[in-house]
Amino acid sequence: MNTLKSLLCVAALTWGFVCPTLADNIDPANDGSRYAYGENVGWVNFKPSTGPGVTVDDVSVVGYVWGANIGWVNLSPVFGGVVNDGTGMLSGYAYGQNVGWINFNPKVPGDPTHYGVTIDASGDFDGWAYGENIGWIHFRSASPVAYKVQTAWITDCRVDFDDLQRFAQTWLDIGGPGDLDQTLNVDFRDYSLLADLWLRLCPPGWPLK
Ligand SMILES: [Ca+2]
Repeated sequence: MNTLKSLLCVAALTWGFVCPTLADNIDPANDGSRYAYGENVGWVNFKPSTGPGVTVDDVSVVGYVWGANIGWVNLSPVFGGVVNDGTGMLSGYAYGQNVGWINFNPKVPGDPTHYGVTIDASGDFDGWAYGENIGWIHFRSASPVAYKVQTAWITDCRVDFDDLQRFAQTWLDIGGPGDLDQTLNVDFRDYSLLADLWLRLCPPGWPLK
């Protein structure tokens, strides 16, 4: 598919058309799953019709997004950049010349809620990014208007038999990856934590991956 896109791009350049986006993996079904929204900034397009597009991989999110009210935002500036921990938990900072830094894993002091941007097992983004100059940007809503950003990148990290096998190999170890509650022993309390997460997406920094 990317090869086809490259060929189209070369053809488009040859004939003087606008080059289509390259190698991005946003909105794979082409059903409009490419928009985040902020009250102060309006719609932010993760698959604009020009530019390099946006690509999610196991470690990062790179490329440029476009907002009619805010211009281009670089997801992978030289300093900073949006990071993927491999389980779809994003963090790090994007940068837009007109809007400054945008935090993909913002914290609210004293509030343990995870507001940051995530990607689930279907490739759907969710959560919030925050910029001091522009406020909150939301990645998914059901109402009053449904919108989301979807990628073809899918987290394959689920807590299942592979994790159980690795956990069993650490049984009664002093610390290590099986020591999920970090009490310096691997025991039934750790097993209970594993069981609670069974078949769910790996939490951030999951040590048994
Ligand atoms: Ca433990």
